[in-house]
Amino acid sequence: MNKKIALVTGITGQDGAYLADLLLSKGYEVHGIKRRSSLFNTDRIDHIYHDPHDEDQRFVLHYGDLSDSTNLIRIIQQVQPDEIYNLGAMSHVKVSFDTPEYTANADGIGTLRILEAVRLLNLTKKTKIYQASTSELYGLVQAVPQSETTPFYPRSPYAVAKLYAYWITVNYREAYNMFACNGILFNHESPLRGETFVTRKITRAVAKIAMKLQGKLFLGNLDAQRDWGHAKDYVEAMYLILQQEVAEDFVIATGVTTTVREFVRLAFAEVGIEVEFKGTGENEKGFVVKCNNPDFQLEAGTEVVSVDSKYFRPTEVELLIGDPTKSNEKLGWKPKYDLQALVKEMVAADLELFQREKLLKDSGYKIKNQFE
Ligand code: NDP
Ligand code: GDR
Repeated sequence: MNKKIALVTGITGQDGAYLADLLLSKGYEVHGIKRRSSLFNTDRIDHIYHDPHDEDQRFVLHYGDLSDSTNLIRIIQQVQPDEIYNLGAMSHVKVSFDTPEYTANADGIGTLRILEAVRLLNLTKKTKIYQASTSELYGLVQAVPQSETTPFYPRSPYAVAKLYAYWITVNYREAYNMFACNGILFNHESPLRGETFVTRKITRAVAKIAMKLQGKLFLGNLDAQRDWGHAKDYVEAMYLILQQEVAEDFVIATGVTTTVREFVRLAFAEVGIEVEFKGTGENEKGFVVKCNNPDFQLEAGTEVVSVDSKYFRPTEVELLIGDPTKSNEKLGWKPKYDLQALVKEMVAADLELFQREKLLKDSGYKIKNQFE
């Protein structure tokens, strides 16, 4: 049998990196679209990137952008993919309030450009399309747990753009009989998670605070509840969705929800630091109760978390908890990671990352701080 060819937009992102690993392990030829950047932006996929002069090219990168139709048409025509995974997006909910028009263009119309390119190139029978839809579509709580039939009520320019992408995918499936599916994925994290999403911001800060490279962690809404899974599990679901006989949409979630506050506690507990919260709203703070790890000497009473209202969103999504019954039953998908294992892996990775920084600091080098 000929090997399958996949094209992945957003290959340089968290999910793109895990998905590329998975598809290569299954024998696929993987093509990815990366954006031109003034700095190298391939950190997450450098381990699978080969020198383009090498013979065996099972992993190929193309320059491109979801805002550029002709570029997408040219790449799809050249690659002739069996499967397209559209993961590229301006994916930060808070930032979408600052860049609403760009977000609509990349996340909303970008999806249309992919679907249209496949249609115009007469690839509708050959090419299957996965659209990275999101639990942010549910927004203001209508019912919980959220399933494939729960009504949407998006609460950010990002979610509204993704709502367009969701429905245009459904419309092209129905209008042109295309194999186009939405994976409605709830939050998924990993050591590769972008540094400004809340889980990674927390695990990085925990490692740095424990090593005395940072004093305090500033956060926004600690009451928000999210259904957090591991990205490695979730890219398997993406793959499975495109291997079905019939094109359908699926919710991918763990079914367990946790507050941001509890995630903070769990992450500090991983390094042996007990934290308790006092106060409410903008005045809430987190303090060290006890440090059980002799490597990290933090005194009881040290303030390690503080709320900063600049991280509040104009409209918030308070509660997400997914119902993965359909994906459990039809895809046979079940996550291997629970929250505890996810937090453990993320904190361990960030401890290792900042060990090097600590060595440099202890040797007298100046460390550049990055706060978000
Ligand atoms: P990331 O933010 O880590 O990655 C986004 C990717 O999209 C990056 O490769 C980025 O490139 C690329 N990108 C951004 N804008 C454009 C553009 N205009 N044209 C082409 N590529 C672009 O996101 P994740 O990997 O976490 O998420 C993958 C997808 O899944 C996204 O669409 C996201 O909205 C969606 N999603 C994510 C969930 C999650 O919890 N992670 C849950 C549900 C949905 P660069 O590296 O250059 O910035
Ligand atoms: P989310 O993820 O908006 O759910 O979107 P994020 O981690 O940014 O926020 C989760 C919740 O934490 C609260 N929060 C903070 N968030 C950030 N980023 N920084 C903070 O300091 C902070 N303090 C509290 C937020 O208000 C929110 O309630 C992610 C993205 O990956 C989307 O692309 C994806 O579609 C959804 O998950 C599912």
